[in-house]
Amino acid sequence: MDGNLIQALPGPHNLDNYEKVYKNFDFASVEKEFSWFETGRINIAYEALDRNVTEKGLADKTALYYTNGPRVEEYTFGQLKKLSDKFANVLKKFGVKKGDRVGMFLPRSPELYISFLGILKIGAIVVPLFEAFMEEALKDRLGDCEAVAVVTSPDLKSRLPLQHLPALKHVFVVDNERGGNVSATEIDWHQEMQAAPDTEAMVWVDRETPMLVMYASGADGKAKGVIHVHNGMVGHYITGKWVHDLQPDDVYWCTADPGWITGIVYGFLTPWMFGLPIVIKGGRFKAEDWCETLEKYGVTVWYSAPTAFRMIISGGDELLEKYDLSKLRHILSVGEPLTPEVMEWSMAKLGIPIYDTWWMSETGMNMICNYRCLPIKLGSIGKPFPGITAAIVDDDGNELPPNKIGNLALKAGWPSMLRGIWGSEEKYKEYFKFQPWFISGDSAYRDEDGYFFFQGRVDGVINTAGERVGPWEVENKLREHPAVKDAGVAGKPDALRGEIVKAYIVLNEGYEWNPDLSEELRNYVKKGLAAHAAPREFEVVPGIPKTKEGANDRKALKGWALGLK
Ligand code: 6R9
Repeated sequence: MDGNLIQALPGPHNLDNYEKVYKNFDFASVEKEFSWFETGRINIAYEALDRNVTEKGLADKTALYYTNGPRVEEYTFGQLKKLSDKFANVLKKFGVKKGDRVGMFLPRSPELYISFLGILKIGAIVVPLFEAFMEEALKDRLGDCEAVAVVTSPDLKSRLPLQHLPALKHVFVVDNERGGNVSATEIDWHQEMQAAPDTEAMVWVDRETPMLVMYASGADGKAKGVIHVHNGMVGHYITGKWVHDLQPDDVYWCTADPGWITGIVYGFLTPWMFGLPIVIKGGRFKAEDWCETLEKYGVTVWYSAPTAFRMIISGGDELLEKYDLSKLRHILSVGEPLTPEVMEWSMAKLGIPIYDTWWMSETGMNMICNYRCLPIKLGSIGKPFPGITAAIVDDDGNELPPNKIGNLALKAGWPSMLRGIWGSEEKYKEYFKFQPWFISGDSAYRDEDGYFFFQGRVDGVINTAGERVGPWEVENKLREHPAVKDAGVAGKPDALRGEIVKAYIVLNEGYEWNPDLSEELRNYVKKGLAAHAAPREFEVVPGIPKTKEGANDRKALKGWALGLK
């Protein structure tokens, strides 16, 4: 390490000269990598999965290593193609068709990936639902997009508020134990799969056909249904090549949950476009299990998040010494700031850098990144991906000079960009209020060498352990509790998780604060909304700061959470 700079790794890499490529690159040049460039037949499921079997001779290559306690399985590309064709045929049998929204509410399991690909194959739209979501979160999301079907598990299905979801016609239940309690109104996933033919089920679509409605939390109001289209594959592929530097012999592990954008785009779609095996680990995070998994499968490229790295670091040197992680070529990080200590740990203990990547649900692909061929400045999220113009703009949309903090903005028009917000043209337009810029909601600055430095969210969205939490949703839930008159929620800095959810509470008359109540409120949010959104800290206050319009004042609340009250 040289001061705050980590030198570029010697090549060759897929991307060898960042500056030169950045100057000349055009996303259109990537299109020839896809079969549709010749055939005109488009479907992201074809490029990510079937093509490995039909054109690349990889039918017998392992596509998926699955490990979850006693359940340890492997699937080849050939098997996954057939299984996802089967599920596509099941969907067709039940009348699910192109453009229909299908919720994916399953724990990480092979059935999730099989179902996901099956949905894409028929041109339907996947609505990923994080497995921690509870009734209210599910109602808002599945209700908003009027999903007609959902794929779920026996444990999770009881959280679905069916009475509030009139459009929902089919509940496919994956029952791993078999013989489980599948009621007459539900469809047994395994039974249908057994009966279904594995004949080709692909429905060809257009580049602009939607494939995903990814709900992302904003600062105010309910989560927004971010629409992504099949054309997003152009961005997935080329970032896989240049940011992740994927090579034919790689074993790839992205630890993000497939309920979030990273666990989808880089969890399987991108590595499979390169015909690479992915690792999927079910169950809860445990530092030791993760190290064991890295060793067991000989993971070469690992995409994870700073909170996970910090948890492994806290396991101490003894933990790392037990496992042989020498196959790792490099690590990538996303979701929250990659703090310099984490990078220093990786350099010292693993001998390799961690490449930070900045992006969001709305961007659909890695946007500002570090690359093997570029020196890394500690604390920087790196430089814009070729083809991407990034800038810092003020609150009127004017570009700011280097070293000034402002809104991180991106010039609209990249291939994986969101194409809309489900049911709300208005919310979509809010991102583009300063043409030609897409306003990310993050603040950052750029130094004189063109490196970007992330500073935080500008809008009050909370980022806890890399997971995005909308304060409004949490406040709304808290206000439903009889003890709560009003609530304000903000992210409070935390050494392990980046931020924690902190709630300021105004009590109703007749209620007194006590530790039991804090536990009760925490559980109330956990049971109603989601565990990761439940406040870890409470504070009783006489009133919540408000804007002129009477909404919670996000800036003031953030100030409180930073200790400026
Ligand atoms: C991909 C993903 C997006 C928000 C984003 C920002 C934060 C993402 C980051 C990062 C610091 C990075 N974020 N990458 N913060 N360094 N490398 O995480 O999508 O769930 O939509 O969250 O995450 O605040 O605005 P999403």
